[in-house]
Amino acid sequence: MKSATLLQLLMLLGLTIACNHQHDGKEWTKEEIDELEAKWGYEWGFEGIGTFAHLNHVKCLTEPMEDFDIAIIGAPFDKAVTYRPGARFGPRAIRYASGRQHSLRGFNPRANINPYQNWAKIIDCGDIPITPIDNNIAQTQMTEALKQLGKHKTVSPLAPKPKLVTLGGDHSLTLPALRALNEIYGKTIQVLHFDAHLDTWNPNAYPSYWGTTAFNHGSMFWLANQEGLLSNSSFEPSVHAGLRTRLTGEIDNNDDTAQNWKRFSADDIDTLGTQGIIHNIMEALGTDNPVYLSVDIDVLDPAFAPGTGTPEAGGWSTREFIRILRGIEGLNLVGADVVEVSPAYQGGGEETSVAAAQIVYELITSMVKRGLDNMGKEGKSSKDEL
Ligand SMILES: [Mn+2]
Repeated sequence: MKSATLLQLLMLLGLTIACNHQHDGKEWTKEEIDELEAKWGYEWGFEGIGTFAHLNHVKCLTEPMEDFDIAIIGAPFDKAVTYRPGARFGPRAIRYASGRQHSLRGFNPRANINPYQNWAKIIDCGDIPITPIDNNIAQTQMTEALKQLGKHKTVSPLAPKPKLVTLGGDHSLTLPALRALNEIYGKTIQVLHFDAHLDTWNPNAYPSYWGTTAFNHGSMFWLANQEGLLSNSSFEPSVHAGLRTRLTGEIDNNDDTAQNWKRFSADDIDTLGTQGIIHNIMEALGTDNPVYLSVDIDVLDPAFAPGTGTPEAGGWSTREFIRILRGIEGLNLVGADVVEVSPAYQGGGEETSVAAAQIVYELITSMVKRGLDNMGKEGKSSKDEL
């Protein structure tokens, strides 16, 4: 019986090889496949298996030959939070809320492009498998995954290196992201950080009788500074915007300044307006240096984004924040994250994840537009671009 089974298997294998492009003896032409695509390829906003903006899904971590220019990657991890847990469900919620983003109607009027139908190959790489049990293993997994993904080849010469947009997860993931960028670019990076909180806190500022855990969602920039991942030149500061949290005292701001950060508060929008905030950010970061952009969704007021781990009253509206993001499209973004979306605390209308999905869309738009703008600049090739 065994040999009969083996024979059957061999026959089946032979058949499979012989019928590579056939099925039931029929050869499918490219035109016929194209027709099927036209007939059945579309997904309405509420359809599909839930990738970001209906993008093609590839498990890039197990497909090292997959080339891309921009990729979405989820980091469903929330074991480094200090208040409400639940951000491990953020990537799923943001993808779900991105359902009405589609390449067919993805034109962004503010930038005059459809980022999903332009030069960049954009895919959804799925999630990094991160253990919810051991934070040391978790940070190693995130670091290694982001290093590996950042070394994939690109498709377009407009993108010398691939750009990752990571969906959190809690904010601790920014540390693995900065470690990966530091290795990939071989230099320090400036950060633009939208958040209600500083996140440069010395871990000893937390109750520490029983020991300290430096890897947490309020100390990752302190650790990044300790590890020398951020530029320490006063000409290349990192920038916080949207700050409004309570502090230990002025010492927190002094520590933050010593770590080479500039601060813009949520209140600044009342005196400066969105244009003033944009101007100050661009003046601090410029358009040439590589910048990593990290968006903690709690930069928005809890009225607009209650689905988050550490809400603080008195933040920006979704419209104000998106206006600011649109205004800083000239930055040289080398990667970005949108973190701390914790969908259990959002309303049935998904306002928090809808805002997060729009933020991702605006960032992708800016990355694609930047590639086009560089192409148009005389004497500047993509090789000059980090
Ligand atoms: Mn944060």
